[in-house]
Amino acid sequence: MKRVSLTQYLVEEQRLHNNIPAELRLLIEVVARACKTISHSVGKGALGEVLGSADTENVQGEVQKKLDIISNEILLEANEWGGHLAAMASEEMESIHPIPNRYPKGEYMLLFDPLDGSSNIDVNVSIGTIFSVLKAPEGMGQPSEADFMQAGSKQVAAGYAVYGPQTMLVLTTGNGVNCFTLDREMGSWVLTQRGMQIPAKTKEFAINMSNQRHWHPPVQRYISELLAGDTGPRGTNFNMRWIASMVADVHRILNRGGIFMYPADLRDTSVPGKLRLMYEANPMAFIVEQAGGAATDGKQRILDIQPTKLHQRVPVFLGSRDEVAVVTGYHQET
Ligand code: AHM
Ligand code: MG
Repeated sequence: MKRVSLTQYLVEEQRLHNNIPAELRLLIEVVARACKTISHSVGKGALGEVLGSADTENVQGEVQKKLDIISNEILLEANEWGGHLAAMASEEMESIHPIPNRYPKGEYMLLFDPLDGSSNIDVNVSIGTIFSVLKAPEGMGQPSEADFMQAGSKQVAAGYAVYGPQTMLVLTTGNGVNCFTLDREMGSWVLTQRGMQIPAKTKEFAINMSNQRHWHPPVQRYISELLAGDTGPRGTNFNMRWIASMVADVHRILNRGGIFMYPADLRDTSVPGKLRLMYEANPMAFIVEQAGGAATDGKQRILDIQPTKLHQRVPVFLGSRDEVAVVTGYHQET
């Protein structure tokens, strides 16, 4: 097999589509390098003394794990000095992180969830890093949160790394979705899947069933119809998977189809779901759409949502487009 490295892929992609200028290539390579470092820490586990809680809380009131903080630091440090960014934002930081004045500034802005799937960190189940890249608005001075308030359709790149049995990087720059596998001995990313496509139809769904009693009627209806199997209105049996790491659930869906859901529910109607729009839902929605799937908040395309807050939450329905259409249709009827 002729090996295509991440760098070669990015250079060739730029020649073909003229959509990865040198600064963006540097950005993607720096993020990918940071993910290698995170992968190394994750892989050490107890031997690296990186497991367990850090006994601090993030802005969302969630207890941070040591690896949440370590991964955040790795991404910040890696991306500060290169001159490709104006600012960063992260799930683990309350406010945006402008590039310090001692470094040159670039025209991109990077958002990330440094380590997604926190409940799986200490139990050796797949976790990941999710990232989204925006362009700084024209003529931007000192970056502010308002500069980040751009719809997901404005993303110029998005991706995730999944730290599983293999470490993989899945990337889109708006021309399809490609997957790279980390060659641990060589320390390099090798292109292993080109043009990933999510089948339109599926018989597999992913949702945290323990929240069933709190769901809104459209979600109740949709899931009860799936559970009714071949004697129910759908006339077919559906299988369920729930890893509780969005990266791992989305990665399965990119490979064999499925629908992933994290709806809002009745527990606290002021909180629209669990997942965050800017650095979880938007990058995943971009990737999923680029692979031929769909992503909505139940009512509208996630990528069309105009954000109002950095840490805003959003209901998420994404994956195989025929199933996303069914559950979105049930919401639109009500
Ligand atoms: P996190 O960013 O704190 O890890 O939370 C996001 C994760 C997703 O990866 C996953 O889909 C979801 O939370 C699981 O939630 P639950 O524990 O309610 O099943
Ligand atoms: Mg997360």
